[in-house]
Amino acid sequence: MRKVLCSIGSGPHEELLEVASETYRVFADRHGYDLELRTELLVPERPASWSKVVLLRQLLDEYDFAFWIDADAAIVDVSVDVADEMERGKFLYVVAHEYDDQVVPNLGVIGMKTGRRARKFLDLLWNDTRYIDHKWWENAAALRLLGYDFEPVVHETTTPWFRRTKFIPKAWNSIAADAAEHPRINHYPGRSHEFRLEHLRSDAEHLRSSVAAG
Ligand SMILES: [Mn+2]
Repeated sequence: MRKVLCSIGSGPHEELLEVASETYRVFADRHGYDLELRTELLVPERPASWSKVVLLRQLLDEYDFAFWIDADAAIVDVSVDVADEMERGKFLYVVAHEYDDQVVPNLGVIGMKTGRRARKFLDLLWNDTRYIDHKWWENAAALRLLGYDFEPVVHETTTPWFRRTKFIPKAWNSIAADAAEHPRINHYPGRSHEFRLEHLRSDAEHLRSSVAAG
């Protein structure tokens, strides 16, 4: 199976990606992933988050499985491959965070299996221009496709996309508001640049010493 780990860090996020990608490399080596890391947006005319959709769309033509990680997230435990979560009939692998009495799928970390469904899903996201400037960007468009309403986030309809989605353990996308006991990825949404940089550095250091310790 051809697998790719991808991310984009442009502008100030380039510095975050530089630190976080140190952890991506360890994971990629361990589990046989190619790395596709970009420091330029693919679609500068839209908010940065939308370039994720375009990069995934391109990579799905070359790979069987794509693993997206936001540049404000670091891998802290490389012992397990996220592709082990793959299941027949599912193409989208994400964590749904639980906070403030809501359950919110988060596209900061995405596992995606190639195929007709993945391509269609990404095309629908891209074409849903209502959310170009929404505070959650493509994540908002994805919530709609999965049958969610917003403010508060409520799951209203079990769409075909929802049925093809597997919600993976929150260790894969651990955030402060819904932290995993034993995170595999630490993610820092809504934090300052300095906070992210400091925590990503300490995550990278932590991984370095845990790998060195075997
Ligand atoms: Mn993020």
